[in-house]
Amino acid sequence: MDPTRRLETRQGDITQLSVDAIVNAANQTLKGGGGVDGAIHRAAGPELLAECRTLGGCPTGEARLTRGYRLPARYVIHTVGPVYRGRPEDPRLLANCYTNSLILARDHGICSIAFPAISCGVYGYPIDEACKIAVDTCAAFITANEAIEKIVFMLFSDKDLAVYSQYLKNHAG
Ligand code: AR6
Repeated sequence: MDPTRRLETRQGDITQLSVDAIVNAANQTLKGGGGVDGAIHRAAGPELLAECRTLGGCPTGEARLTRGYRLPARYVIHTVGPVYRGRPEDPRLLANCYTNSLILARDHGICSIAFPAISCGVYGYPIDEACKIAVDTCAAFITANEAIEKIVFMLFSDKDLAVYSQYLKNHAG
């Protein structure tokens, strides 16, 4: 089956999604913050921060798994995107966020997972470039991993949704 059929775009608040795992665009401390990170911590409750504090942080491009507590999602996968500076390593670091999150998902029997637009808020990654990296990396991973049934790209704004939907359409041919 065309792997892009297992990729879908949606618009709204990722904390509301009933999937096995949602991904958090965190910072290296894993102690919470603004944007989607703040929203996830608010919705999950203080137990999430307590578990995050036991993890000892997370380097850029890596990922860590916690329970979802009060969220509909069973797990949260926390990853740290690069702060965009136009450096040659930025695309690789952003791709690593997607791959390492999906490796954790696969290794925990997670079949459905939702990603926000990692690094595209406070961290300043241009949405068009980030979208290609996200879709291409996820498509490559699910092609090789049949156990991942669904990847949702959960976009907050109309513009971000349009960018992803257009790219996914072209990618699927
Ligand atoms: N659901 C889905 N997407 C959301 C939500 C939500 N509830 N809220 C925001 N977004 P950002 P970053 C979108 O800034 O750029 C935090 O303080 C948002 O519109 O949350 O990776 C961390 O602690 C944007 O498109 O993450 C770090 O310090 C996307 O999520 C830093 O921000 C990512 O924006 C990480 O920055």
